Amino acid sequence: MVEKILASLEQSNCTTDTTFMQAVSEVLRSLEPIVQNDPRYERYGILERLVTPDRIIQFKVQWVDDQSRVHINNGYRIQFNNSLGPYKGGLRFHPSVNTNILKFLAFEQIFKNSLSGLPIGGAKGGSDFDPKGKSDFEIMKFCRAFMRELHQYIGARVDVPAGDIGVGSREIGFLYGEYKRITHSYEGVLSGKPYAFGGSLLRPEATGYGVVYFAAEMLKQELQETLEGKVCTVSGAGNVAIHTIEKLQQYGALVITCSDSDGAIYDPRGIDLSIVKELKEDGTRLSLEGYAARVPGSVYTKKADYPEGGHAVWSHPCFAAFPCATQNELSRSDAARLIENGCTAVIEGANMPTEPSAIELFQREGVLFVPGKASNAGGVAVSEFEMSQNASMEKWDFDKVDRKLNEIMCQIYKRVSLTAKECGCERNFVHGANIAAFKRVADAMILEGV
Ligand code: NDP
Ligand code: 2IT
Repeated sequence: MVEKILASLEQSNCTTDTTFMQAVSEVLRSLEPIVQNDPRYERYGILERLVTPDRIIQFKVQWVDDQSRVHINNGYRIQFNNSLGPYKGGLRFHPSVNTNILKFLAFEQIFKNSLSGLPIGGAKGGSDFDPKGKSDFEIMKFCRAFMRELHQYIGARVDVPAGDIGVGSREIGFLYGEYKRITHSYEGVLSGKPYAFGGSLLRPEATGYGVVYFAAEMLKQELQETLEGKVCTVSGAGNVAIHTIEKLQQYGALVITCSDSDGAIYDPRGIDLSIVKELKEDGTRLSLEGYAARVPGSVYTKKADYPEGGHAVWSHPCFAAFPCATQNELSRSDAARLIENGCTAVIEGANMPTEPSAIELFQREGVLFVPGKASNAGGVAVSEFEMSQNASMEKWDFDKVDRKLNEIMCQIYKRVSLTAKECGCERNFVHGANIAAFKRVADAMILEGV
């Protein structure tokens, strides 16, 4: 049945939808035994319904730069599934954005949001706009033009976008301002807002902190280990990477790497996060080359000098690895090198950063591997806390949000590891995550009818 659905999906989607097909294949293969044992899933067409987005919205975004030149970009919102709650998921601004990438992200979001246990559906959106090198005013003008189109499709009870690559609280602030101007409605229609107008404390930190809360709980339960004194490698230097490094350091780990789209830093004495923040936070996005210039003993490797078919970050011995930049950034040869160097756990901060053949190798060699839909769900969880605070006009303090975030991450670990055990594939957190997430969504889809 799974093979039949995959074949028909190959036919109905573009041949360029490879990343989307990668995500769907992984999930459906995990579900094979489950759907065979429960005839309801076939009777209600659950798999076919689940792999087809509710709607794909595409619109033109026209804006004028600081030199009065006109630009046109594509804008998108993919509302994939709202069986568990309003559509929910980030907006990505990056030149690589297209429907293939957004379908994969929106599809993954359904499962992540389900695993969080919270009442939120799955969506994703964004634009092929490149924020790099743009002035603050250009970012503002683009965000306003983007929202002029997007506003008609979203709402606090309909679809609540947030940030992702290239979209942080600055962009969410501009988007929110425009939504309010157009609709006159001061409602929680976006999450990740600045604190001044409805943002939640800890939302900027939530994804990275959540990744480490998950890792700490898993290491405690599976290996009776802690992160204290352990060497860790992290890729990326954006929101997720920075806060993963920050929490790892608070837990006493030694983080020796980070990276951006042009190169990687190795710092054997431990990454100096204040310098990374200076280079990368608030949309500055300066090259990490500046880090090596300021920190004696650190090494910068340009992307062109990475090992063949691999990434510089994964060639260093470490106890645990945290890919936190983008999809498919950890290859099979990277996995082989990590295993050779004694890595015991890989916890994804980004969405689908590990290639399928690398996952297979990790699992075969007994490396604890956690897919992003489980380990990076802390971001969307605190987004839901923000929706909750907006709806009740309350403001939660930092400790309350932090405690609830930690609880959610520990619950996700428990749900995923228990499901894997029950299905006879102990420590296969990919199957555990896909099956646990699927059951919740599928049950809701059956109950709401076709
Ligand atoms: P940011 O834009 O803040 O940072 C992205 C980082 O990854 C930057 O260091 C960027 O480099 C690097 N990067 C981006 N694209 C590429 C590429 N094609 N090749 C190499 N490096 C690249 O994004 P986030 O930190 O928010 O997102 C990182 C990952 O985490 C994504 O997969 C995202 O989907 C996922 N995620 C994000 C959540 C959130 O709350 N923000 C929640 C859950 C998952 P440069 O500085 O050169 O641009
Ligand atoms: O991939 C993700 O989970 C996000 N980009 C965050 C989504 C959200 O709605 O907070």
